[in-house]
Amino acid sequence: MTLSLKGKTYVVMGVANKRSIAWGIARSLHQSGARLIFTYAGERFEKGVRDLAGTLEGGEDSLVLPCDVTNDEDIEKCFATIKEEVGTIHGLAHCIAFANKEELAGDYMNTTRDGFLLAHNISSYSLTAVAKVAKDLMTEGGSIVSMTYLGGERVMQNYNVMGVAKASLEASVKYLASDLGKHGIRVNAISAGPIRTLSAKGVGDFNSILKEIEERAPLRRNTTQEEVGDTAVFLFSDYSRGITGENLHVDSGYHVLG
Ligand code: NDP
Ligand code: N5H
Repeated sequence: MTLSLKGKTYVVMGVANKRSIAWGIARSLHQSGARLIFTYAGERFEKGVRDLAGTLEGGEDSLVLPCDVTNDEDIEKCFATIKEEVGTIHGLAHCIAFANKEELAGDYMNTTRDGFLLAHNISSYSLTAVAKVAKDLMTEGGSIVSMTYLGGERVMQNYNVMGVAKASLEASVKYLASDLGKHGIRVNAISAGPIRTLSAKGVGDFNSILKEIEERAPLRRNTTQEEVGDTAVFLFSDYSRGITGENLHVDSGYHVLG
């Protein structure tokens, strides 16, 4: 299964390690022949991202840039460097979210003002901030893909403030699609089923969540990094040229259940 994105360049934001959904997207993009640029937030992840990029054939020369999305200067600097080094980009994968760990359990109503704003800043507003600067580099049109979860549409235990932030992210995808369509830029979200990543670490009953999906989801199995990566490639490619403002569920069909 390959789809050619040769000659195209994509920015992948949010690789923390090899389990990251962003890394799944990077691998699928690489298989399609695309050129990749990586951004990371935490300095402690820089070496890991560089090492991972180096494992891709020809990836040793990939641009790997810092971009803490809470910092406007960081975002501007990052995309200015990309413009200088590469010029045009064709797409961007936004795989970034954060909420305080203690607010991802118990009652949603205990969310603090600071915790609410932090989750929304990193997990939702960042897409809008990044789309605005990335637009200027998408001179040949483009495709932006962000990551969301079913907890943005319905109440899922413990997802709490992150669910509210994902609802905001999903609405942003629609408004951004409306703004950017006239520039030939599409904006979509992938709503992935649970995948064991660093972010999911420490989620108490993750095993039982995975088990329920295996037992009940239409496809009777859990979602893989590869399935998300390949769907992102589809959304980056011209095969999806008529799709924008969409939230595509890559979750073994779990979302159709009541
Ligand atoms: P990871 O922990 O691998 O990735 C989360 C990423 O968020 C990290 O790379 C981290 O960067 C980045 N991040 C956090 N704060 C900032 C910041 N201030 N600036 C820039 N980047 C930041 O987890 P996933 O791969 O699971 O998560 C990727 C996306 O997928 C998230 O949006 C998540 O909500 C979504 N998702 C995940 C699901 C799952 O089950 N895993 C299901 C559905 C959606 P750094 O490491 O550099 O700090
Ligand atoms: C219903 C659930 C279970 C409850 C889990 C919620 C997970 C929320 C996602 C956020 C992104 C997790 C998070 O912010 C963790 C941080 O507080 C602590 N971790 C870190 O700081 C690590 C080191 C860094 C790399 O993480 C980040 N994010 O920067 C949802 C699950 C079934 C599915 C799921 C796990 C969804 C999702 O959105 O990720």
